[in-house]
Amino acid sequence: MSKTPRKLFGRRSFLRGAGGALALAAGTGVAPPFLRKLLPVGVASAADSYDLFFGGTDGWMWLPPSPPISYFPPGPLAPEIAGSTAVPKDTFTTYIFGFRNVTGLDSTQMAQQKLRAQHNAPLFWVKQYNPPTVPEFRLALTNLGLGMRPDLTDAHTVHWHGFRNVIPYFDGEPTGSVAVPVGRIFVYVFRPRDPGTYMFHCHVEDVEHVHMGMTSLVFVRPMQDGNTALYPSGKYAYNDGDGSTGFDREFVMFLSEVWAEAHWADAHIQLPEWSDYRPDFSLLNGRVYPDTVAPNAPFKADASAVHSLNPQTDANGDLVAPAGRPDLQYQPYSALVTCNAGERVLLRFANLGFREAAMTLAGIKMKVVGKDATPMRGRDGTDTSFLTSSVNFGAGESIDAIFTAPAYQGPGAYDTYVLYNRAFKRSDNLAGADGFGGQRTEIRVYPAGTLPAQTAPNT
Ligand SMILES: [Cu+2]
Repeated sequence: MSKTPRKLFGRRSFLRGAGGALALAAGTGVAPPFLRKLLPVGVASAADSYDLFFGGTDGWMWLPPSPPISYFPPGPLAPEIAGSTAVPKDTFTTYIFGFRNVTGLDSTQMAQQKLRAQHNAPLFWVKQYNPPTVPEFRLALTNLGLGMRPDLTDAHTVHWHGFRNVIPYFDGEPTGSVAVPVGRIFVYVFRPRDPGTYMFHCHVEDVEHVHMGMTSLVFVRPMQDGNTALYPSGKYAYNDGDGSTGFDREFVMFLSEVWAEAHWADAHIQLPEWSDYRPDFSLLNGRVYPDTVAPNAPFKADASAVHSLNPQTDANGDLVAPAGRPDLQYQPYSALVTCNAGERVLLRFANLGFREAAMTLAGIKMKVVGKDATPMRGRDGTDTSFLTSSVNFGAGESIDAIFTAPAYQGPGAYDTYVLYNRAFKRSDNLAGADGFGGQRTEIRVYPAGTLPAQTAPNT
């Protein structure tokens, strides 16, 4: 939808004007520090005042190629990027737009991540703003360009959906704030005051850029964290004051969709007709079952790990694939839940597909403690949390739900419970046609004390 002359001569010329004005202002030395961050990519690695650094680009991912449907797999285009990887031709089936976490890469490595997007986009989290202990959070964004579509010079942004900005400057909605043209850098500054689960996405041509994959989950940890008097782990979903949202482990469940025809069209320089939207795949954390229970990619343990699950990278800066799964190189996040009997487990659901979801946990009741980054409390403080085996939420909505892992039954190493979208077509994707997987994963409950304490979400 981004290719009409009207938009080319509207938004883009505005951005050129705005970018020129900002660069000029930065050059005068009187601009606030964030304006001075509009730096060329070549000096990006010298800029250090950010917590995370994302790059927007395009790429390819893997989805099951059977049963056959129109526009899938995408024909001879995908192998064009397989040249630098050790995986067979046609491994990657689906063209995407997306982000990569380029924190710590040098400028040469960073430039090589064009056409190396991941799906979903990098997950990240921040602490509640509490100066001077917890300062503002700074997210740098650069635009690496689209490798498959050099004809498209789309800008990108990060829009933190549901974040209460006082001013629109860092909102990422491109007509009300700024967007990042190819080769430029912008640093978003956030003061996260409301704990809970959110999502973010690029807001440029947002139907297209969201659907193509420029989206993921972000959450805010409450100031109450570290208080072991209310709950032994000292980990909480909210500033509850009573330990009711305390948990031992947390797992992100990010819902998205892929309409194969639209992805095929973008790869083949065709214009998707978004009003015909008819998604073929329903994804959890960027994968379809049974890939949802395949391992995570190996994650870095450097400074970037404080705020994100950042996959390890090779000498070129490219992603290291999950063990034994080269086809999941650009889908680094597992949705497998593992826990010990008796532990409290927080599930952070967010949905940036375009359809409603009904996620059911068979055999275990979940307690909904938060909705759209708001704790379940009435205006007088009344506890409005509730128990359910199924949570319903639409596009752009989030749910925080905690379950207590039931007693271990045996006889296997763990007990398995199933978490799935009860709109069965979306946990099977095409009703009656086996092989597509979908929004389905497993909860594995081990005997008490088996697993060590969790050190990062989804691990
Ligand atoms: Cu974008």
